[in-house]
Amino acid sequence: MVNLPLIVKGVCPHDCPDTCSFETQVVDGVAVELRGSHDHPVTQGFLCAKVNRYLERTYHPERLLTPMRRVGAKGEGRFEPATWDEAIADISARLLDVVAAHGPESVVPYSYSGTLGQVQGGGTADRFFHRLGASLLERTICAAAGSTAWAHTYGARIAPPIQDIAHSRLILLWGTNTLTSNSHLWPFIMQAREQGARVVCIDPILTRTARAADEHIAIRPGTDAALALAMMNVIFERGLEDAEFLADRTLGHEGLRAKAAEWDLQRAAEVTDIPAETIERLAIDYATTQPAFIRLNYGLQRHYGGGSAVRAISLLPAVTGSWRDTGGGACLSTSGNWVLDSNFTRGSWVPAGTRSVNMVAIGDALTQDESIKALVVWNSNPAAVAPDLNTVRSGLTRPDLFTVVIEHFQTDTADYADWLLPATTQLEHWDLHKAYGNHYLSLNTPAIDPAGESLSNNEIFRRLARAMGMTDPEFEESDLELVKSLVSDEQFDELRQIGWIEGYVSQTPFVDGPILTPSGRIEIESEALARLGLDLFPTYVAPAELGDAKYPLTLLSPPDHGFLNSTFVNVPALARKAGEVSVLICAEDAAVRGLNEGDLARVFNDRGSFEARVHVTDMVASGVAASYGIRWARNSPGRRTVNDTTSQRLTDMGRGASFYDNAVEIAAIG
Ligand SMILES: Nc1nc2c(c(=O)[nH]1)N[C@H]1C(S)=C(S)[C@@H](COP(=O)(O)OP(=O)(O)OC[C@H]3O[C@@H](n4cnc5c(=O)[nH]c(N)nc54)[C@H](O)[C@@H]3O)O[C@H]1N2
Ligand SMILES: Nc1nc2c(c(=O)[nH]1)N[C@H]1C(S)=C(S)[C@@H](COP(=O)(O)OP(=O)(O)OC[C@H]3O[C@@H](n4cnc5c(=O)[nH]c(N)nc54)[C@H](O)[C@@H]3O)O[C@H]1N2
Ligand code: SF4
Ligand SMILES: [Mo]
Repeated sequence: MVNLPLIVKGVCPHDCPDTCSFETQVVDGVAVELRGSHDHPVTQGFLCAKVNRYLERTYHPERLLTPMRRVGAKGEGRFEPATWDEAIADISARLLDVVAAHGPESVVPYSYSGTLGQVQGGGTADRFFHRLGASLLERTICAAAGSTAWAHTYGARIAPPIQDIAHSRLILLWGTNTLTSNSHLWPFIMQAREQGARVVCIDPILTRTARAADEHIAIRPGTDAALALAMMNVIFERGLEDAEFLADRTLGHEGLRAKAAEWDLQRAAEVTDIPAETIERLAIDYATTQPAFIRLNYGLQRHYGGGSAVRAISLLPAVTGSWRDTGGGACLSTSGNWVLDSNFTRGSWVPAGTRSVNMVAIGDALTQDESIKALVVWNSNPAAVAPDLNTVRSGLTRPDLFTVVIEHFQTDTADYADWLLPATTQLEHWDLHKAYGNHYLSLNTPAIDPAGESLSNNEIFRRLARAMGMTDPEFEESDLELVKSLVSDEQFDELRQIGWIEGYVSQTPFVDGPILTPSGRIEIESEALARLGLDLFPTYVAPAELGDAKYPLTLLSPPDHGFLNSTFVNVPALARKAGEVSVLICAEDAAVRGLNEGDLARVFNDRGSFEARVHVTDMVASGVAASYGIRWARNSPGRRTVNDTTSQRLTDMGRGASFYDNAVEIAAIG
């Protein structure tokens, strides 16, 4: 008898604004095809270069299939297989010992965006650490600066339906590489273009998105707030602002006028490296073209002044009143468009006064704070993705640190684990997903059995909880029950049938809706920020590493087109496509250093170094270099990557990461 193929509806788990809906075709228990859902309004039947290879990743010969116990030295990556009973018994006993000897805060959880699922991302695992009273983790490695800026300015992180960008007449892609990191927005941008819209890309790199745009404005890294304030100044000087919108919906516009007046074109041109005429023309175009839409993303806020940059840019549509228009306004994130159970992770269990450890500065935490005795990592690969890897590796090598890593593969971080535990992938577990680039809620239904003995994150933490004597009913809920607890029965039925639910979202949220700031207005003037010691008004905060004589180049390290942070790096077809690590530099900067195309070079600063092939190109301006990431150190020359050079410095707002605020020098090897 031939079994008919089964089609199972799922959703992409990765850290990407698109949260694509997909369908897996399963024959005899084996997933044979994965394709983007045709009827999903944003996915529109296609997936990206990475997730088109998801089956190769799922059935990768190096998938972890059993629990593994370390036998070699830390970092060496030698393990022996063990049973789940042995693993759970030993880990729970060691964690209980650590807690008894040093208190619960000596245990630090470390997780980020391996999956953005509500359940596999933050379900039982968070409950487990909250019940234990472990240290909290400040999960700020990606979006904290911009999110904090947005929250203080607009309240909720919401945006109009992103499909509305199709109605725009001017689209500013500001610090985002849309074709790589948000590719499902592109068809809507194309629709707008067919109706005559202009697309302007503001990025220090001539990215594939910048090439595809009508205009590329090559801004000096970390200077966006200066550009935004200078644009506002032009708009105010010419009376192009929407005075009524400012008076009705904002707080502090008079102060903004004064702040912007400090940014005449000359000063802004000097700071941003953008010609004064270009800034003036951009400001006038922006204020006089309706609707105009700004798509910002998180790339531009990976600088010391990243919060201030997002705050200033986000206020442009308030100055011109473009929030009034369908197809106008701005989008940083839509993650606030769905509000699910706010106590899902049992934040209410966290003992008052529990300390927090910042995930960006995990290197310093592990090396300087000896009170940290245990580290449990899941959904993240800090030995690849965190900044200042020399320090991170020193911390992970500490003999008195007990480390557990829950993974699909033996990553850089896994090499340092005392216990390495196999986790299921998206094709093997249940989950529920919000999106941060559209307004759909989606269900992931498992399509195949777990590989080997792999277990879902939740099941692993349920077993640990039981072994450690946690008796709360919260540790009895299955993965499916966890999913169901977040939606109503009707919603669940709809999710099962269709795969997603469309959330309600206003086309003009900051005109119709309540504004969830303390004043109920768009806060140009923010007392809350002032109380944090920050400027009351939007301002320009200069890069921390401006480039001195020793390290004159700013090194940007955005994600490679074929990788998803450090995920997919071990998928052979994608690794081949990405090729050797390269460093992009302009002809003038190459010549000064005697560098030629194809030379092997050392990129370095006081924190560390890595090797890369020189690519001489006009994609970057003088003073700027770029190297795409995020590679695995374990497959890199000398086990060093770009994150050996990046800094743990926290951003002006939100204690976020400043990966792109990184001054380096480059020299030929040999
Ligand atoms: N293919 C792929 N897609 C991804 C990811 C991935 O790793 N690979 N990662 C996902 C994640 S975790 C995130 S957070 C998002 C990020 O999505 P994006 O924000 O689009 O991503 P980045 O490529 O980090 O940054 C975007 C652009 O900002 C530019 N940039 C850097 N500094 C500045 C600056 O000072 N000013 C301006 N104007 N631009 C600047 C960079 O050159 C880069 O081209 O993408 C998600 N999507
Ligand atoms: N230089 C530089 N560094 C950066 C960035 C940059 O642009 N430049 N970007 C930063 C940004 S924006 C981000 S968001 C971070 C991302 O950093 P991370 O959140 O660490 O993301 P990934 O590198 O994708 O690693 C996620 C890991 O989780 C694992 N995983 C996936 N699903 C599951 C699961 O269900 N269970 C378990 N247990 N594990 C799972 C994957 O195998 C993978 O190894 O990196 C940051 N680092
Ligand atoms: S990574 Fe993004 S574009 Fe690729 S399938 Fe997932 S959600 Fe879609
Ligand atoms: Mo991110």
